Amino acid sequence: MSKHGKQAGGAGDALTGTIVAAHGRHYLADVDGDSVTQFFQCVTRGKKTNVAVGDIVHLQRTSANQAVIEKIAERSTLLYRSDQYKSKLLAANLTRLFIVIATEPSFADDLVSRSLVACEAAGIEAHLILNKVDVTEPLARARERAGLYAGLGYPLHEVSARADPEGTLDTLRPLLAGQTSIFIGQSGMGKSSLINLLVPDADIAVREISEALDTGKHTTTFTRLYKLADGGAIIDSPGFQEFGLYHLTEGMLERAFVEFKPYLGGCKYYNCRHLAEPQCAILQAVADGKIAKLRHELYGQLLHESAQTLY
Ligand SMILES: Nc1nc2c(ncn2[C@@H]2O[C@H](COP(=O)(O)OP(=O)(O)OP(=O)(O)O)[C@@H](O)[C@H]2O)c(=O)[nH]1
Ligand SMILES: [Mg+2]
Ligand SMILES: [Zn+2]
Repeated sequence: MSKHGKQAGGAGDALTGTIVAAHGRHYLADVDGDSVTQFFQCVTRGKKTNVAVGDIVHLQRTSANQAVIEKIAERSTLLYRSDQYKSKLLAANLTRLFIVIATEPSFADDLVSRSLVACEAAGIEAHLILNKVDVTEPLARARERAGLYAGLGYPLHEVSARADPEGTLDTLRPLLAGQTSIFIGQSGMGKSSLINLLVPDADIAVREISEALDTGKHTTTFTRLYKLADGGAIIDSPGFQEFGLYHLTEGMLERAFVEFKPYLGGCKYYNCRHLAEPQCAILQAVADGKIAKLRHELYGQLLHESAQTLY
């Protein structure tokens, strides 16, 4: 049997593809054929929903454009969020993640930090994109707030998808080439606008995927992957309003705050939780202004959440 999809193939063929969209238990896989890319509508066996956009999957063809997912190839990374009850896969095999923020609407520090923590825990390189720098009135404040993250070592890129599309492409293209990246962030920050610049036929692809998955054609309700002409792929994702990290353990949390690193191991108690313990190196660094209070407070909140999981 052919490893990659042959156009002439029929039911029963084994194929390898990349999951490019997920909607409930319905998935769309992109199978590289000998000459063309072909989309297959896929389902899992049984009630499994453990497939993520970006997954490399082994498929068993059931008709001209339908297949069953037989196996998910080993993942290099897996990004997910979780609440008290369950976790939700966001994307697999990412090498880089871009948190898209904007001058307006105003962005939430809580969500930026949660995204960064998820990235650190998953071993994915995180960057920030400050979009809409053409909106000058809130620009200085947005820059200042984004500076907190740049100061932690996360690269910060300023763009304007609307007012400077060429400059935006010049900034982003080299960062995306050869990587599997995702744009995440709150609604309205400009993720899809950036994707539309980078992937000229994204609108058409969205429509095709929407039709194939039988969802509304105009809403941005599911995560989707586009191949880039320069190699690599970019994933657009729906805006989020919360980012639960209930799945992270205490040990993972303290390591996911990059600015804690120089101080870990410096506390009096080896099992210090850095909340109220005496002679805590982290609390001292907060008091000295070396660690932002904002970030330490979120750390405390996440510790609290990690103790609440019910699964
Ligand atoms: N002024 C200005 N507006 C922009 C810019 N980029 C995007 N917008 C506008 O911001 C709005 C939201 O853009 P989208 O690209 O849909 O935002 P999104 O992050 O994909 O939002 P969700 O899909 O809801 O998560 C649209 O009206 C865009 O036209 C920019 O650089 N400057
Ligand atoms: Mg969008
Ligand atoms: Zn401590």
